[in-house]
Amino acid sequence: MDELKQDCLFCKIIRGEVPSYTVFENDDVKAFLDISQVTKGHTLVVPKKHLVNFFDYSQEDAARFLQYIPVISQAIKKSDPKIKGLNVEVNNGEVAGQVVMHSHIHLIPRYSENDDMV
Ligand code: DGP
Repeated sequence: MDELKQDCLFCKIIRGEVPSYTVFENDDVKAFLDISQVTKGHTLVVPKKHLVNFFDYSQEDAARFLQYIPVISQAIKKSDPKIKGLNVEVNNGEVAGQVVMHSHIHLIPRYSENDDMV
């Protein structure tokens, strides 16, 4: 918890001060449902260290946090046989569409080629 920032929204979610629906959690990361679901099960994976985005990562940060992306992806796919694929998306910086300035990886389940809306 000493790696978190007081006034950051995702740090507050990690501390449990803002409610979220947890999909996966361990000492290093928390994965929770995105508040505005692109498709059903749209999940954000967030490091339990306040890193702004990939420009902020050391090699150690990358090894520590990104190792969980495949296993969480597999768990999401397993949770629903209707899930046929999954988009892994990251917005790094405001000009790239990043709104929340705490690093997060979007995992967006795909049910068909045309399921852009929930
Ligand atoms: P990005 O544009 O990559 O920074 O995406 C930020 C995402 O965070 C966006 O898809 C909506 C989500 N989000 C924003 N506020 C909250 C919140 O309070 N709770 C949850 N679960 N998700 C949030």
